[in-house]
Amino acid sequence: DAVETLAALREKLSPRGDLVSPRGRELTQKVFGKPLTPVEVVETICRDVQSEGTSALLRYTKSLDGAELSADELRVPEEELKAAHAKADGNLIETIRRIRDNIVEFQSAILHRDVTITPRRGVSLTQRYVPIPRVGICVPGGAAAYPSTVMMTAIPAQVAGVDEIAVVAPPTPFGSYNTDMLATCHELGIKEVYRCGGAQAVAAMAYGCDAMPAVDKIVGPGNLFVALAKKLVFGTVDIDSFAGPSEVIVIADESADAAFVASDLIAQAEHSPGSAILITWDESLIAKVESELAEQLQALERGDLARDALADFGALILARDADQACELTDSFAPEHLQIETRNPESLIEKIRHSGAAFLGHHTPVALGDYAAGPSHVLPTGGTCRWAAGLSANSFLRSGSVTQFTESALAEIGPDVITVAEKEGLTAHARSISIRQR
Ligand code: HSO
Ligand code: ZN
Repeated sequence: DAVETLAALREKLSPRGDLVSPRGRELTQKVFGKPLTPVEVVETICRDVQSEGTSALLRYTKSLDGAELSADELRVPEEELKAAHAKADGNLIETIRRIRDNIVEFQSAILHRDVTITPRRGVSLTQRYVPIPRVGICVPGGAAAYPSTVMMTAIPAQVAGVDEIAVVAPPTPFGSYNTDMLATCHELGIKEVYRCGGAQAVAAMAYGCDAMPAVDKIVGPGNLFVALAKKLVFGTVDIDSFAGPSEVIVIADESADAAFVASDLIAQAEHSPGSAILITWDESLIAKVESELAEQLQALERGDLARDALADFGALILARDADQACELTDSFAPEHLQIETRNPESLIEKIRHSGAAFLGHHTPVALGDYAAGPSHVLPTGGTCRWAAGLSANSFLRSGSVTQFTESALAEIGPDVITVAEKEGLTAHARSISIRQR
């Protein structure tokens, strides 16, 4: 039934770092001399990069990504960024500028502002927000190029006031050799782009090496190895989240257009792996969406990839009613939620857990992926129960600022002394009493 189907999908979508796949066995045997699990691979890479620095980074870039680079070739030269920008489609550059305006407008509006209260005369308490100084952004480069990910990570960081942004992308045609991605970096004023990816790039950013100064926070999507490496270096640096395959739940009723719904499911599956789930209480919609899926997949460029992803990670679920659809959605806690019903506003009220929600018949997820304003870097795998999507606020750190006058201290001082003496910390108590004459 529906509950079991969703639970099984949730399980299947959870990244497993403890299993050796047949392909992993072969590759790790070749590179490491023995079969390793993804966790062991990442531990080995991070340890080597931490102790050996640039030479280990270059070694793994060669053995895992097949690119033989020298230390000087790791960073993309500024002339190359400029040239990529000069060569880029003029329409792409204008589009990036318009999208940047959208992202800046939204991210600036939601940016935390310092809060000060004066609970008593002579007392000032502030929560202030300061930008994180230096941030590293992972841009994927395996199955597709992602200029959009550069925008959806770097622009929020810039809005927050981050001083330095470094981008890493694997040395592939879809990664740091992709001229659209490089042109996007240049358009956004990003000067530091490195040709490396995977766990080795994450380790280099976390620990720093001659070729790459350490960062304070690492954000952005990536494959399992990137995700595991980010988890491992957390504590040395901050990270945004642990990201797995992309997911969408579409809730639809009889007012939905089956062709629209199918296009949304396929768009998510196109990420391959991507999970796409329809939940409806209108039985006839399921049949209509099924035939639309078949028709649309046939006509698509990446139709085969999407078809496989739908077979592996897709589901068309018949719920009893709208309430059950909301309950099922909440328990799955999807990265993306699309509500294509007559009254999406009333349904979203009943759903607490979704990374990002898109309401109505004219708000596909792709709109948020590329242009709306909120970042497309979102919590997957059910982690939106406790994690937020990336935003300008992810690049701020909060701290408190406290100030008391002499008479305000005199008022609260005895309370401090009482607790300090109970803890046996008499020096603490004395630092109060010494001020009270
Ligand atoms: N849906 C992806 C983001 C993306 N889509 C980038 C297209 N390009 C994860 O939220
Ligand atoms: Zn997408």
